[in-house]
Amino acid sequence: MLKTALQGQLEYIEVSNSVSEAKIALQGAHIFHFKVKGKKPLLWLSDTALFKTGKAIRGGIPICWPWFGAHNSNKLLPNHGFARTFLWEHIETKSISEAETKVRLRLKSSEDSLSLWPYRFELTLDISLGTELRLSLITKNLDTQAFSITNALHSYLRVQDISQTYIKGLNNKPYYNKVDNSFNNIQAGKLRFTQEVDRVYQDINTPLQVQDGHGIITVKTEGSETVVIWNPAEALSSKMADLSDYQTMVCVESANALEDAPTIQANESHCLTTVLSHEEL
Ligand code: TA6
Repeated sequence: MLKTALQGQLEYIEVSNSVSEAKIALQGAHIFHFKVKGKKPLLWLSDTALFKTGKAIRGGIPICWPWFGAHNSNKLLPNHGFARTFLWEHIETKSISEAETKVRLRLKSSEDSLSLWPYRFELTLDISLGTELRLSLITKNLDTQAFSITNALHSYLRVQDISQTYIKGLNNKPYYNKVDNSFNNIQAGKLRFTQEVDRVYQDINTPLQVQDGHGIITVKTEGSETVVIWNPAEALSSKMADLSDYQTMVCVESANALEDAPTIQANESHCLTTVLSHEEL
């Protein structure tokens, strides 16, 4: 029998091996804690995060699916889709070696999902926990017709101080700036954080590095060339009940967004992967 614990209203599983430990909520297949033993936690979790049924946890890695951000035609539908607030099924936790554990969770289309999005699907999240954290989100089309998705592994990364943090690997990359709704911007040099940043970067095909003066977090993406970067800064975070401590977080999200919206034929699959690792200086 699956052993779970409870945080607030949410059931979660705890995984530990010789090198790392994690906590994964069944709602949203949401990993909200990951730490390599002897190091600080890699994922950020808001001090005021709510663990409530039907509400995404503010921190860790929420899964945005089958659409990223607002729905493109119906603003009444939930932001970032429904996968992050639905209850997933735990399929297995498997020890690959002393230092690597695999966890698989699954979400299948249901009456509830069909009322929000009219396609049959099977969504699988494979999590590999070792000295790095690897998440693969596999969308399988079980419908009779093709569908398109946008999605994201919306990773909240922990940093010491956002004002001292920068991201390398974006130089010359085009981006959409959600803050002023402008397209075709080009990044010049490293990205630093002096105000709200909410950007969809394109053509990303090499790993990004988040440096905060105390460590380097490396983010690798497979299955997309889009990375979303978000920090709400003071003005926006002060309006959010579950995000007060914006100074210690940055989201670096492996994503398919904007025109990077894969079409998946009936019986075919698409896989989006993010791999996170960190080195303390
Ligand atoms: O990924 C960035 C973003 O889309 C931002 O625009 C911001 O709103 C954030 O996600 C959080 O969204 P949420 O629905 O979790 O409050």
